[in-house]
Amino acid sequence: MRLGIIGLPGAGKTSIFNALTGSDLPVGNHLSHVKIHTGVANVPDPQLESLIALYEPRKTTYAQITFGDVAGMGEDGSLSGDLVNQLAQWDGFVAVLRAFEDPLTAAPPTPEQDVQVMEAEFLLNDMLRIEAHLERLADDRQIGARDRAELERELDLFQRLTKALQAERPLRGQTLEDAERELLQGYGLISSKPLLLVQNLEEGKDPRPLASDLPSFALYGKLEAELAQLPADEAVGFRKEFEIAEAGNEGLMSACLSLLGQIRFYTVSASEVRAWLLPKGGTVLQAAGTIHSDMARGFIRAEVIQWDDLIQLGGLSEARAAGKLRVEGKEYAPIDGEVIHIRFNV
Ligand SMILES: Nc1nc2c(ncn2[C@@H]2O[C@H](COP(=O)(O)OP(=O)(O)OP(=O)(O)O)[C@@H](O)[C@H]2O)c(=O)[nH]1
Ligand SMILES: [Mg+2]
Repeated sequence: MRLGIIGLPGAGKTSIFNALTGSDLPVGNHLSHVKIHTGVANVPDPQLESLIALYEPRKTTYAQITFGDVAGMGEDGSLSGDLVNQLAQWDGFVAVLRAFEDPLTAAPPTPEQDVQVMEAEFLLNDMLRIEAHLERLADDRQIGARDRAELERELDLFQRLTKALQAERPLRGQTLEDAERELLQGYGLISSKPLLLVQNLEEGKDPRPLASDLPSFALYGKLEAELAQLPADEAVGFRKEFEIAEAGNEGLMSACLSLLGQIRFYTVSASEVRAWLLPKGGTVLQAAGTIHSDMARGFIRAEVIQWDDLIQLGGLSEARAAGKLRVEGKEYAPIDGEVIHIRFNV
């Protein structure tokens, strides 16, 4: 999964990108041209670590999210065509809101207003793109260039979207059929993508309430970026000393997982213990296909157990012997935290 970190210039995008990915990109540039850095972050996972401690495998693999530090919004939130084309490539966005005093401009933070500015730009962009497409469809209809029924369905869809945007409703709230969702890919409709608000706080300050129904999170971006550069045990020591209860980057990462509607499942063996992502509601057959296409092709059944039950029982063979492994067919929808063993035959 890929999440783009966006925000007004100087909001702290690069700081938060560094905090999440452990990178050390320079901060404080106030860039307003399009520039994207990509980095991969392991999803912090104490459950996986317990499974690793039990199995002592040769290899361990965390679930991963790819983050992009996407600079290039104007001071007023404006989006160039080039930036929109870049934004269209991501599965969703983390919008960083400056909630600290800006040392460069001394402007007071206005996180609430910044959300509105960004959302308005997203809506405007989508409106322009949809209008342009509706015009093309009208032309096609006139010259009879396309299959009539298909054209009418598409017109109907785009008119529905226009109505939502006119009512200032972002397209992410729109219920769409899979085929419609697929059709819309490639139109650069950015208000259709999930959006998480992140208040980037002055150290020691509390988050402000935001009048928005979007999911939100708050953290000390600068501090988290600095801690991400320390060896893990030193960072833990520092947090204890300064009574920073939980690692902000870990909380942010779980907020990202739920934003993307992903759950985690695990596979365990002496050679590898691994965490995987699966869209919530996805089937165990889909999970098998994520591991290896052969497993989906030759799927027979899945053996399933919650991670903590597995640890209590001491391993898959012990759980099987105790009759504690559930057997599930391909339609089963795994829940978060399950260890899954696929039986397959190719
Ligand atoms: N006090 C404080 N300063 C911060 C925080 N986050 C970032 N800064 C500072 O604000 C400035 C801008 O931070 P960046 O992370 O570069 O912001 P950005 O959004 O990437 O900026 P551009 O890429 O130029 O748009 C830097 O000087 C940071 O050190 C924070 O949480 N608190
Ligand atoms: Mg930056």
